[in-house]
Amino acid sequence: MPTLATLTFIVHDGKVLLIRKKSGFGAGKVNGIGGKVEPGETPEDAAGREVLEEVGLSIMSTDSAGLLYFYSSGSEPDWVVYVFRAYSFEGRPLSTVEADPVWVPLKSIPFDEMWEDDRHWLPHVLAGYTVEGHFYFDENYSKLLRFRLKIG
Ligand code: 6U4
Ligand code: NA
Ligand code: NA
Repeated sequence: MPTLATLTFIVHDGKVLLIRKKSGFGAGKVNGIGGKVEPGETPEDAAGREVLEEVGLSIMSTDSAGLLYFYSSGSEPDWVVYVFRAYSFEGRPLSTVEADPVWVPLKSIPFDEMWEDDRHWLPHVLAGYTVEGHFYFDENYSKLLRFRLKIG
């Protein structure tokens, strides 16, 4: 069974809030805020909880921005990731044991420090589109081999 997870992109004042992850899958990389969906949670609940846990912000509402499927071998994805956008929040982003927050201008997303798939789908999400992406990696998730992307 795939692991269900979330990624949330908080957009404010021409910038997006990204994190440098300190723990979990993809530690060391810059990414959106997120983590695994827990039993009994909706993906939207999980998105809000992860934002609070990772950077200490409360988000008011989210906008669904699509689904990503990550594969490393075989025909079943390892990860199914629900992507959200959020435009309003309470609080100021804090560093936590899980992540350091960084506000990044929408024009200068640090794709070289992110997962290899992000450059393909994140610009569309930030432009307001909905995406469905299937990304096939090598065995240890060190290289993106091929992908399919639908932009809605
Ligand atoms: P634990 O330690 O279990 O509490 P948790 O924060 O729940 O960690 P984590 O950080 O392991 O979960 O979740 C993985 C995160 O990485 C999710 O937000 C989904 C994201 N992710 C996984 N593969 C990705 C990929 N190829 N590209 C991407 N994000 C990916 O941009
Ligand atoms: Na987390
Ligand atoms: Na978690």
